[in-house]
Amino acid sequence: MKAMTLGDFVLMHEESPTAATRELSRLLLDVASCCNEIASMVSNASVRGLAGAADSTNVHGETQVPLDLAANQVLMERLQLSHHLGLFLSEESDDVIETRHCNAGSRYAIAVDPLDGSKLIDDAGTVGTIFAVFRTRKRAVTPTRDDFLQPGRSLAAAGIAVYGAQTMLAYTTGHGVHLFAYDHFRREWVLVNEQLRMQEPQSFAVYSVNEGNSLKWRPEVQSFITELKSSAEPRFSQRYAGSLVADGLRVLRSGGVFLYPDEATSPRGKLRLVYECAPLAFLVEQSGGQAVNTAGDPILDVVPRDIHERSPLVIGHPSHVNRFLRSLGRSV
Ligand code: AHM
Ligand code: MG
Repeated sequence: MKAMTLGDFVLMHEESPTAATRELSRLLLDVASCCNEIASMVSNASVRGLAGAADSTNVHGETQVPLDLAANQVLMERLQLSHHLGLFLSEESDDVIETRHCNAGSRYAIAVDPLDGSKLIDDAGTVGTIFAVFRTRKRAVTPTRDDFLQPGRSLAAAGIAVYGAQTMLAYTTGHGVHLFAYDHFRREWVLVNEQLRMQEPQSFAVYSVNEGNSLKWRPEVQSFITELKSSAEPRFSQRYAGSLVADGLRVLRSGGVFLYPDEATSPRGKLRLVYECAPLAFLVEQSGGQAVNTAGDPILDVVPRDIHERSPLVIGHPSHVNRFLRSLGRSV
């Protein structure tokens, strides 16, 4: 039997044939098509002269690699043409960018991390793209950067594309998470899991954190990780890909827990709220998991104050995230 393609799936699952859902479907398909183009650039990075470092830094002061800029360019140029999209925000640009069709009728704004984990490219590590689709807040008003300062709970859609041993894409519009794999031969995304549900941890689970930073963690985080190491049921192993998309996809499929906590030298953590933490939190909650910050607040309830704001992040199966909340002294 022929596998269901992303195009057929998205169109079949529009809840009702209204203009808004049709526009969102078109936008999701536009993003997916950017992702397969980026996947091809990633797998041929050295061949195309896109490996190594670029001379530039981004708004966060981080050195960009040529593929950060190339992936950003693919998304920015392609999505410029999306009629339903008013604004584009990227980890790689200082400010929001108005699309060519930005006007008072624009329904959506998109925030992206074009190439998450890009420092891993030269070592052939797993990288990916993260996106969050916001509904513009006011009808009959041209969208502004304030449209991104909404809590993750109000997202219209979110997703990750993962460029690793397989090229995969997981997305949600708030009705569960759906997982696709890219068929490089047929050049289309095919359905792998409809309504992906996070696994309940049995005898074995994974915790995922950069332990090299452990001396900079606050005591509650240190004691949580120590507790996981001494747990007998489930027994924990540590895995850390170094890219949120790879560690995040494992959490969506297999549970366990991933943390990027605040540290003594970075009190707000490393990851960005609008285009990293919020979209991952939306996917995680929609697959049956939980997502909080290190104050114990649900990530999806946090209202961003700045488009590039950072946030600590803890995502995983509720049994582990609740264990983390108890280590903060929260009752769950
Ligand atoms: P990036 O978006 O600049 O690639 O940075 C985000 C990445 C995450 O994907 C990953 O979880 C984390 O940074 C790894 O950072 P570290 O090397 O500090 O562990
Ligand atoms: Mg990133």
